[in-house]
Amino acid sequence: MPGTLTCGALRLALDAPRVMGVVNVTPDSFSDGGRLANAALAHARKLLDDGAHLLDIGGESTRPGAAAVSEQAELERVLPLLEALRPECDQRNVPISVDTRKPAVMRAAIAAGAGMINDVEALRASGAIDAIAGATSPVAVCLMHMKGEPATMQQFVDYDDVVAEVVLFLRERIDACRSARIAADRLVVDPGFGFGKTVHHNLALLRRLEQIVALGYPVLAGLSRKATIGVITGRAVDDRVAGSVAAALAAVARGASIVRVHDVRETVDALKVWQAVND
Ligand code: HH2
Repeated sequence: MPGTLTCGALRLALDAPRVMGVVNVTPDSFSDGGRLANAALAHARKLLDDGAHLLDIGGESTRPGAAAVSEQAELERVLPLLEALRPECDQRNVPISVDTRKPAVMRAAIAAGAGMINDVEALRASGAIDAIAGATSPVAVCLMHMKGEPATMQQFVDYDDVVAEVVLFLRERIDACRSARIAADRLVVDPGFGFGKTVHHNLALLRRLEQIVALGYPVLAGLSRKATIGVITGRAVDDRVAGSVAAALAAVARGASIVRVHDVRETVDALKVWQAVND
């Protein structure tokens, strides 16, 4: 969907599919301790060189069964990295998104110059909408659908019509944001692949992604390395690049504006070819 997403002081043009590179600052993604931040910084710089159009920094794992992280620990993981990355990201016009569910982390991230808040709870936490609506900077927000909580979300997976339920949920969250006077050009929606969904549900959402695009907001799709790719290909998590790139292309072909990926270089190349064909 053509248009521009307002990301604080930066603007992200959506006239072509955009690639969001994942930077996890969690002990299960990198070795623990003081090396964590340095490893994450080096990784983020590589993703910038690989052509990421935006970065998504996360200090709390939301994988199925993941343990909760304290506010303090999340702040200590995210803020130093955000501050270190700001100058080079600003220079390259690459907004930094912070993946968090906590209003205090949202506020601190916005104060430190984040351009987007990516919330897998779609601002349902108490005070989350106010943290965005009351911010001095017009940051973008990604509203994602999730059924249940990360710790238990894969245990009770049941929908009559997963696509209809996700569309209804996202419409309600859009309305909540618009009622709080968060401008339309700051909103992104995401069906939340893998969050309380089986392979069957994820494929239905991908196949019928146009119904989510029809909400009229840019759609973000995150399928990279997820279990669904593993089930379809039979590959382990670190061997799902080709499957993930195929999923990203399938999402973009159905109207996704942004794909959230681990393998930026490969996805950027694939999208360049896809676009050259379409142009
Ligand atoms: N997926 C993960 C985390 N955040 N945010 C959005 N908007 N959409 C997603 O699909 C999404 C997300 C989980 O991905 P992963 O990077 O594999 O795990 P984690 O970041 O929890 O370590």
